[in-house]
Amino acid sequence: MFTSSRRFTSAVAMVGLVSLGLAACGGTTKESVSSQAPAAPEQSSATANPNAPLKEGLKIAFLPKQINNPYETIVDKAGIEAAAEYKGTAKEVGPSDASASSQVSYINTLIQQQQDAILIAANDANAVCGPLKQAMTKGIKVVSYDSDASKDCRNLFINQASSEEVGRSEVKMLADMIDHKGEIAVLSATANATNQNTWIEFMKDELTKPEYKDMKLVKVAYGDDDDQKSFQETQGLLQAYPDLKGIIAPTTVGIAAAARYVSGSKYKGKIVVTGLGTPNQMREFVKNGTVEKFALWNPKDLGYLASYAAASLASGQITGAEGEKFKAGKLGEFTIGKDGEVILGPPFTFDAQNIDDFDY
Ligand code: RAM
Repeated sequence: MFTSSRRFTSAVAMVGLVSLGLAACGGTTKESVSSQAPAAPEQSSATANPNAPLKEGLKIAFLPKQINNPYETIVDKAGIEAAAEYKGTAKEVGPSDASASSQVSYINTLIQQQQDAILIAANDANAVCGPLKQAMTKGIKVVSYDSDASKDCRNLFINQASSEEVGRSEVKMLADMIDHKGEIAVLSATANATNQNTWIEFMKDELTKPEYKDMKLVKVAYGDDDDQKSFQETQGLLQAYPDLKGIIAPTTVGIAAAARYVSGSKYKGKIVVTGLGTPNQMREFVKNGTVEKFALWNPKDLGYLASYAAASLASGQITGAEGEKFKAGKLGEFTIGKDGEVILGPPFTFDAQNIDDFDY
């Protein structure tokens, strides 16, 4: 999947990361969720049949954080295309803003439509939990991808990369570019986003290490994965913190907006912008020298893997239990880890040398 560069990923061991990542999510506890649960989710009693063929005619639906985010569009399109390979029908539905409760009514509609599986990039681990539990009790498989829902409210979480690896690597990458010195800020997505919040917890933990003693995180700002708001938040950070040396935007919307602001301002060349971006959105800012390097995984692979995971669940091949294996078409075999987490693979670092090799 990510063949040409491992330098972004090599420093951090993968062992034990999954549990740390989930512990850092915050969010709904097992107890608080189960007290609202109408019945035990179906997965607890089901038995996996690894030899079951993928069922034909499965109906699955992708519910992204928001539909007008280019990243989510790439992920879901690939997932929808994957469904054609196993002769299923897939679609994308969702809100135009990434707010906490925006996905609830969509889940209710998908339940009424008797989808076989709902795939969700949760805007809030808790706000979607009740309706997702409802779906599970009706036999609908629930797969979170990109941004997890509370683990009692889904069968599987398809994580794009180890959360710990993403968080720590972002700090390392920025530190390298500012000689491990100075004030830094994070420009995040929404305040409730499970994925960004988990990464930020690992960033903060990484910053406690001695090698970062001269770096200080002064602010976490939220652009809500809205281009204009992210642009304005960048401007606000640079005005409020005149000594700021770098910004990490662990969101494709945020990093593109931050780079656009810096690119057209007096801060170009003085402030380091990095984070997670798509090569197509970031190309111009890498070429004009605003951004030296940033990271991401392959969003197409994420959608493709999530789609196959949903089909495998809905076909009874897997139940979501740790250690179960399933085949994700051309991506090969994956094993379910602790707490129903499946990791796509390591992230990849993009820079001026390699960015033209990618088109997404
Ligand atoms: C944005 C979204 C998404 C995240 C990427 C990196 O598109 O916040 O959830 O995974 O950035």
